[in-house]
Amino acid sequence: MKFGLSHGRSDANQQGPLYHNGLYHFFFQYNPHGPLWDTGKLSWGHSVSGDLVNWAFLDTAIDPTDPFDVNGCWSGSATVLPGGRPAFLYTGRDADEVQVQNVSFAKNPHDPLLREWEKPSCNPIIPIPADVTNNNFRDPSTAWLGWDWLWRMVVTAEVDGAGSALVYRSADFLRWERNSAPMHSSAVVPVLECPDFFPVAEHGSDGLDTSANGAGVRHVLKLSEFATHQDFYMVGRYDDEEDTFSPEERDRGDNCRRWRCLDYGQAYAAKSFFDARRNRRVQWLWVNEYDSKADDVAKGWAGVQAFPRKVWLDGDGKQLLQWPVEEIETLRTKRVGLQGTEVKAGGLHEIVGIASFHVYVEVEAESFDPDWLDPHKLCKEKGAAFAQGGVGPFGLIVMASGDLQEQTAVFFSVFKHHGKYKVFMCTDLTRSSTKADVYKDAYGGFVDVDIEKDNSISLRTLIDHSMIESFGGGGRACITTRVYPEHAATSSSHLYMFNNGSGTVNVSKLEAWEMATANVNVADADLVAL
Ligand code: DQQ
Repeated sequence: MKFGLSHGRSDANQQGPLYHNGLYHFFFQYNPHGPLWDTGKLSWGHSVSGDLVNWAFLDTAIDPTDPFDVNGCWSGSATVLPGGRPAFLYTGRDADEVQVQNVSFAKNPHDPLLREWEKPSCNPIIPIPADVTNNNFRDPSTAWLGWDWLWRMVVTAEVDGAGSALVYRSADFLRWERNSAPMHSSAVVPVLECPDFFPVAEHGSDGLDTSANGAGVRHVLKLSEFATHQDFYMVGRYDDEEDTFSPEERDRGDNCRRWRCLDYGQAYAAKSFFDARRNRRVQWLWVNEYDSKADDVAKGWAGVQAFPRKVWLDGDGKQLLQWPVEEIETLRTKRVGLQGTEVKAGGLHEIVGIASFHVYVEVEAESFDPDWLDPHKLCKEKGAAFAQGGVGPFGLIVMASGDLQEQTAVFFSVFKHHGKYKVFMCTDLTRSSTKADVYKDAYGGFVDVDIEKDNSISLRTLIDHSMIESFGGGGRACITTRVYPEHAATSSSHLYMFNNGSGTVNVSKLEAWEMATANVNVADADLVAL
């Protein structure tokens, strides 16, 4: 989903997504001067929607115009203060290009479009601390109120070389004091970005206001890890007396690269907000470009958002489930469906009847013969050539040219490892495009599901021109990637089910919808009228 196409756009990692007075606001890193990210010229672009699907691009919300942000208004968050006044906490690069934290307030909280924002002269509210190294001090989170009615927020910093999540407290949202102990710190991972800290209900899928805490509430600490360009998270318990966070999975340690991965693909810098209209937590994820800068200049923009996802806690109390918000279903048009289709070993089954460049596919595959998973049995039958001894790979081939010279496979493989079945999910971009200057890799991870209990695997894939977003195991594993197939510019793409495993896979149900195009140029007046 592209925003703000009027001038082209850039590093669109999101800022302060917000639901306020009946409208959804989306703020993003925006370079009004050109299609590429430019450190020193970044503003906060601003788009507004009534349904998270169709958007109006407004003017920028804040621009690099003051000594405390003249070299860029970098990432931050939005918080609605008591009485309903939205406020930004954000990183500014000051006149010396030092990263400092600033505040900005909606000038007129009653303006449904929140068009005007003002910055108090007391900025920066938090100068860079003396123990921060390499100027890594940025991306303050949405703030939350503790038991003592003091605000808290978390900001990432490299403190004496250790990647840290620092907590600051404030009574008036202007003067902030740093807690003596960080919420998180690891000397193994020096540079962290875009922290998110939010409550999730222990049971059910409803969202919670960011200040919720107490019985039946767990918290999630999400960190964007600079070196791997991936988002990791940990579920845990938050004590708002001490502002301490106790991880649920201590065995994963302090190195966040060993925490759970929010998206195994190219999505980064996720940011969530509480949607009070639908009582859910909604998460945005930015996906950068993986084609050439020349292509970005030619198309006039760079960077997109994954479709907004509802996020909640799985019954295991350790992992999150992510799923496109249900409003996506308003874009469904033509539908094709299959029931009980067998895809034999080596089989390729085309899904016809829909234009497959903008498709939403749900596939359920089931009834695995556990014997297939017996590596010894398989090797005996298939000889040593069949080394992997698993079920699959099977799944979808999407955005494929007619000759299959270009194709992207989204698939599962099931293995038996130390007596446990492991489900691996992958998006293989290595043949996604015949263009030379496109980055093509394969991305994947394990889907934490009990396949013996469920005896089925589900896959949901959204295909939107250059975006492929896949959700395995009901949203337990997500892989979001970009593709730039050459054929797509001149001919239609093809969609297949495939099975390169050793046994027949029974696809109990497949549904695919052709999707309409969202409107990213809604008239302001139509929004205000909502
Ligand atoms: N991009 C922003 C930073 C943030 C990074 C600058 C994440 O604030 O840490 O555009 O991609």
